[in-house]
Amino acid sequence: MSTHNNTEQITVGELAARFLEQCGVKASFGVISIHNMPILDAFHRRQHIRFVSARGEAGACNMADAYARVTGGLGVCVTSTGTGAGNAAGALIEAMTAGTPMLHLTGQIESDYLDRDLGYIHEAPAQLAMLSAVGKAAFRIRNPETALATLREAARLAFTPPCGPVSIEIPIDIQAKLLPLPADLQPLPLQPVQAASAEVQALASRLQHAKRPLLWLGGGARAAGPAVERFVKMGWGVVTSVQGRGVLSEAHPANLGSYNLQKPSEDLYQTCDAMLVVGSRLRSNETLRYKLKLPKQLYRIDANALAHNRGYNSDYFVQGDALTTLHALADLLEGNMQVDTTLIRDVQEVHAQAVDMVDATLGPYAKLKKALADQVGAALWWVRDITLSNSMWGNRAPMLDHPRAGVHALGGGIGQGLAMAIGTAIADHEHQLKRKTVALVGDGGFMLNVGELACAVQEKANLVVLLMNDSRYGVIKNIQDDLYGSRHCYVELHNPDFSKFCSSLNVPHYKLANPAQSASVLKQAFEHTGPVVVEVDMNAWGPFAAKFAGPILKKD
Ligand SMILES: Cc1ncc(C[n+]2csc(CCOP(=O)(O)OP(=O)(O)O)c2C)c(N)n1
Repeated sequence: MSTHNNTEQITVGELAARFLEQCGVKASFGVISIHNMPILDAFHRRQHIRFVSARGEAGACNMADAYARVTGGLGVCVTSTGTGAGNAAGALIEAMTAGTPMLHLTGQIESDYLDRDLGYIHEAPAQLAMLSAVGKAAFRIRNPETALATLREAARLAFTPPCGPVSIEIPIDIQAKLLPLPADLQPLPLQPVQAASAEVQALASRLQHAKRPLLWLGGGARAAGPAVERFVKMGWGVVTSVQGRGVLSEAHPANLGSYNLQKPSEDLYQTCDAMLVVGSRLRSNETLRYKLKLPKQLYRIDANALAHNRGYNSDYFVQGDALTTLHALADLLEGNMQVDTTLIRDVQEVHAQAVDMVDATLGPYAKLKKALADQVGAALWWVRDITLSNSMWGNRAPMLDHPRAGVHALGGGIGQGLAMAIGTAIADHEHQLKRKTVALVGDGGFMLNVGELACAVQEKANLVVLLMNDSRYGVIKNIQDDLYGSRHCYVELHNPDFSKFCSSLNVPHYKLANPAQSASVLKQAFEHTGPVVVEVDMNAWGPFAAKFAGPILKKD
């Protein structure tokens, strides 16, 4: 390891802090503990990375995940050993599902006593095995000499598609050990996966005669916006997964948005002679559990070679980074395609039909959806927990204009929305992104991790929580109606008086007692800075016009 000429010594904890600074990290999230204090003490002394004290490691990890999603940078979460690291496991699974580049730093007991089954206080046997199972990889730093190499490799892996969270376990004695300050703390360079030019040519020759081609964009295409625009100029239509929303502005006439499940969309696909899927897993929830009929010719570009023939067979597959591969493909296709000019008109028509179909299911809640869109325009971070409202409209509306504007619990776990909104608001503040954070949550999910509202207050996180309070696990009750002969059990919830609860935390609280108040209450709520809760009293508003009872499936 090369070092400065001077003999400055730093701890491994400080090395981690300095390395993260070089990665461009401006905020990190966690809970302080004996087993991570050398790292957090270094954050504190250096004052380069803001540390947000979450109330629990699950929330901290959700916050770091959201921070990474909206900035495109590295999310960092710091936990204690054992229970602390275990508390982060569910949120790590979410980050893994969403492909979020994250580092999770955690502790371990003193190296001398480790892995000996001594009953040593705080020992977490098989912690590494647990962390490698819930994330992309897990490493242990065993001595100061290998610490930088491990940090670098962990960050490289986190950013290598398929991206994901990487844990690093550092025994407490190693965190405190000294080493000479390395001269170079830069992360390893990242190279986008370069597609083979012969493969791009082969794909171009298959596509150039297409008359009605569609792009299907997933989260892996988030950085591909400039190349996507070239396809749109050639006349292509675009549809996205929920994770791919906003790669092309959803207000663009060529964009069907994430209305990929509605019947008119499926009918449209049948009139298209090619679909190019880019950076998408075509997940079950996006494809009626892989039964959605896509155009006959299905082509795929993905940085992950394993995406070939996954979920759907691909007529041709190119392994490559979304942005560079689409640019290379556009170089070959521009001027060589004659796309049917009626395609975009058809996309617009289908979009309008799909929006109407969704609105028709909402009953009174269509007013809330509209008031929100009117209030925020496009400058929004749209963070959503698992709740009826998100499944019915939040996954598709309001229109997003930015590929990172949508943050949602992709893996289906409730209780993560509030913490994700806090991570989003902190990211917005630290990176001066100047958007308003809005979180859509249900009362069940909100209560699961409600302690983080105190964190939001303390950190002055600028966000509006739309709390859809039906005093129950609404979607589960609907499933019991559908599949269990309306035998309702374990779904009714005793909640706090949210008005009193918020006031005890100094959080402004608005109760939306009826739909007519939506616009005026949202307007007032948006005028605050810091956390605000808008509670929608769903029992006063009445039911949706349709019953959502779990992921939509195809019956054939
Ligand atoms: C971590 C986790 N635990 C349990 C579930 C099962 N589950 C799915 S939706 C849901 C109810 C959510 O209730 P709420 O947040 O009030 O939203 P609502 O369905 O009423 O709109 C539950 C318990 C889950 N998805 N994730």
